[in-house]
Amino acid sequence: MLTNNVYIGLGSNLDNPEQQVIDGIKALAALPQTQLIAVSSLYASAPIGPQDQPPFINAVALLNTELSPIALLDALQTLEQDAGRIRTRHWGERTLDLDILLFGEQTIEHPRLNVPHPFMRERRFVLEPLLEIAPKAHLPCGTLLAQDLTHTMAQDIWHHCTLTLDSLGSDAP
Ligand code: A4P
Ligand code: MG
Repeated sequence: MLTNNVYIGLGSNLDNPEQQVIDGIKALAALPQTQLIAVSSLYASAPIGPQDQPPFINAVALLNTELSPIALLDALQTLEQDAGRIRTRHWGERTLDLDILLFGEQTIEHPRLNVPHPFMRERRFVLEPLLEIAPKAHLPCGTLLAQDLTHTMAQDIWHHCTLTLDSLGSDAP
């Protein structure tokens, strides 16, 4: 069966964000036809977008999945709902946001799904955790994402804590 390496960006700034992101990673590990391969540290970051909201906790997970892109998006949106996500304002506060950053080498332009994620290159809270677990991560066209990091250095983020697959209790190798 064809599998793809997929990078997921996780973010939360409501209802115990650290726990929301950890629970989100565990839920990713439990998806059908999917394995959790790697997980970044947790990072704390100042909000991008509306400033009158709490700081975020962000992380990136690497999955290997047999799911199609839309089947994975459906699964992620179910997990967001399970976490009590209520859609308020654009780029506003949320209990759990799960974004597909990269899906194998695919470029996807679908009414519900754009991959690579359109804003990932501008966001240090995506690039730092992604490059921590995949220093050579690249766009389908081959451009290394490491080269974008320098443009995001004005954005405040802090290493919050290190995670390991063992500490998450996943059955990943
Ligand atoms: N969608 C399209 N492409 C994708 C993709 N690659 N992955 C569609 C996931 N979903 C994708 O998303 C709206 C729609 O995007 C979905 O229904 C899906 O079909 P949403 O999460 O409901 O709405 P949103 O919050 O307005 O947009 P989005 O894109 O999730 O927001 P962002 O861009 O993720 O920004 N600051 C810090 N420091 N840390 C953060 O994590 N997050 C945001 C949210 C703003 N500021 C932040 C953070
Ligand atoms: Mg989202």
